[in-house]
Amino acid sequence: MKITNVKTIVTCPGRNYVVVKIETDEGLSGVGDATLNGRELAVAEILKEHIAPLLHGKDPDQIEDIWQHIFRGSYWRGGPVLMTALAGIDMALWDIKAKKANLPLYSLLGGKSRDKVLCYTHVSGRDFAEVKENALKYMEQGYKALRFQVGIPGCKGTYGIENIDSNNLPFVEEWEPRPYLQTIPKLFEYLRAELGTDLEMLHDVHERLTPVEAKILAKELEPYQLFFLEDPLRPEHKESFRIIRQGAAIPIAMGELFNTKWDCLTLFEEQLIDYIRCDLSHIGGLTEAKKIANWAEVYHVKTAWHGPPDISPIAHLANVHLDLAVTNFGIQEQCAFAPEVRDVFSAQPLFNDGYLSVAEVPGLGCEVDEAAAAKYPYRRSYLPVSRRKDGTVQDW
Ligand code: CS2
Ligand code: MG
Repeated sequence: MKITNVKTIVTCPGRNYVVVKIETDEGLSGVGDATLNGRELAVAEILKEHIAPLLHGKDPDQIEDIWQHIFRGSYWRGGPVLMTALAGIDMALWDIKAKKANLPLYSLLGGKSRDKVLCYTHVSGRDFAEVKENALKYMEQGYKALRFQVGIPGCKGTYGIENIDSNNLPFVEEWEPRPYLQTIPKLFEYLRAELGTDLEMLHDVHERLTPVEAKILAKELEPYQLFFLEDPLRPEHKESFRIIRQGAAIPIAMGELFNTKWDCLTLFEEQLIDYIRCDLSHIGGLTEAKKIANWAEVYHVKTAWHGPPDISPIAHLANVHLDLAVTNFGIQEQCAFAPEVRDVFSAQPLFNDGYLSVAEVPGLGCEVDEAAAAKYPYRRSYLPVSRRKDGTVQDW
């Protein structure tokens, strides 16, 4: 089998997505997700201008070789743009391989270790009562795990509360550590009292704290037995996680901002985290994520792949196929898509009573309607930025 064409489809059914479609001389095609929220066209151009020409005539079966050729052959390796482009190619090649074998993708990853995967979604609110009200709606749908965020007094537009989507310039959120550190422990004290102890509760710090601030927060959250505390620190200095580990017995999750398995090295070898949360669309796809999952097992680390609203159903399906297969599965993040997404993407993970699964069909199980995709043209949009009250730029 030979690759005959590599298409890059940019579409905006509710929000921007970038899809890679690889076609072959035997009529089989595969799709992958190459969406990088806020920098979509950078990835699309790299795919069209630099990567696609390398693939024509290649055997799509040789996934590892193609992966290494794209990763190392560019010399300037890594980073979110190149790795998101590579992820799209990788997922599409796995899709083709599974279709050729006439098997669901999870079967090629080792087969099912479980029949369904525990998932969680995002709950937020301007105040505690609104968070509780929104949580009850999801609990009625069957969710056993929920991620909680809340408005921070005196701070405008807190993360996860106001999803400001600006076509012009990034929305500027205001954030201060002191009210945040005072509010979050009280939120979980309230939620445990109101929602009980069975519900798995998670919180995303979103890389905002210094190590000692994160240590303080982790310690104060211990009594509320979170499933995990996510992204306490910015990703650049992995050794800083030692400070949190020394100070609190609370599961820590990190990884959505990572771009290669080397980002995991210190965190795994020093057992500084408990859940690895790489984003399959930014880590280089299934090939890299499977290597990370298998390596993580050695250090008692479980998977919790990133599953935000800003990667397409293709990536969410890839998450669940890998979740079904690996032995050290932890939990899967899941988010709802805009209704118009179904015009373009034929499938998404199947939700039932707090768990996800996939249809028993060959491949990833998702086709992309190119004509429908064309009806939703790209619309520039930005992620918010965050500033302290004195104007200092802060991690959002
Ligand atoms: C968040 C993401 O879901 C999460 O864990 O960190 O929603 C993140 O804010 C977005 O992916 C950014 O595009
Ligand atoms: Mg996150």
